[in-house]
Formats: sequence, C-alpha cells, structure tokens
Amino acid sequence: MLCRIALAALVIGGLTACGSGGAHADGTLVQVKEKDFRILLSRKRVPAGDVRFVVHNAGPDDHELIIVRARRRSLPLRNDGVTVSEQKLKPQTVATLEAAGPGAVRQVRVHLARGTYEVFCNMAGHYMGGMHAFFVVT
Ligand SMILES: [Cu+2]
Repeated sequence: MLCRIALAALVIGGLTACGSGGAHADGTLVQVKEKDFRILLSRKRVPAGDVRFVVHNAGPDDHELIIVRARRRSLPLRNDGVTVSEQKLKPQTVATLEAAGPGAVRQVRVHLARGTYEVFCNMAGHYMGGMHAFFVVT
C-alpha cells in the first residue's frame, strides 16, 4: 500500500520502480492520447503489475489524466455538475496528472492489481464531454 501511494504521487518522468525492478522494470507500456474530447488508449487490457502510461496531449485544450479503479456506476460529480468529485474518489485513485498544455508528453508509472479501471480528464466539462475510457488489468 505504501508503495502504491508513493507511485501515485510520482508524476513526471518517473523512473523509479516499485520493488526490485529487473527484466520488466519498465512495466507494460500504455500510450494515451488525449484530445478534445476523447481519451484513446493503445491497449485496453494489460497484465497485472507495473504499468507505464505515456500520456500525449494532442490539444487543443489543457488536459489532466486521473486513473481510478472503476465503479459500478458512473463517477460521482461535484455540485457544479460538470466535474468529477476527486475527493469522493480518493480511496480508489491510482494516479493523478495535473493539467498540461497541448503537445505535452508525460509519464506515470503505477503498480496495478487485477480489476477494471477508468481514466478521465477532470477539466471543467471534459469528463462529461467524453474524456474517459476504461481498461482491464488481468
Ligand atoms: Cu481534458
């Protein structure tokens, strides 16, 4: 658990591995392309373990990327009705990349257990506009 928290806090250019590293120190690569208003993942299924997300903002807006364990229902909204309540999602949040401008390429590494996960952008209206996607860890 401590390890997961440490990785969740890791944002840009993270090269530390959780555990002893080794042959698969880089983890499974997932390319993420964000644009107004979609999130495209290079793969929708990844094996459990270390996963490295390389996130490209194809613009034209700034975009965030938040990775959470999926819920049965849609994500909880704040009172504004257009952004997701990150507060309510805290217990299931795996990683958060704050907003970055068009052209930005960022990485985040996480250690994922089996399950279904959702990624989304929480700039005002972006989640509602379609900026979310699911993937499964097997
Ligand atoms: Cu966005």
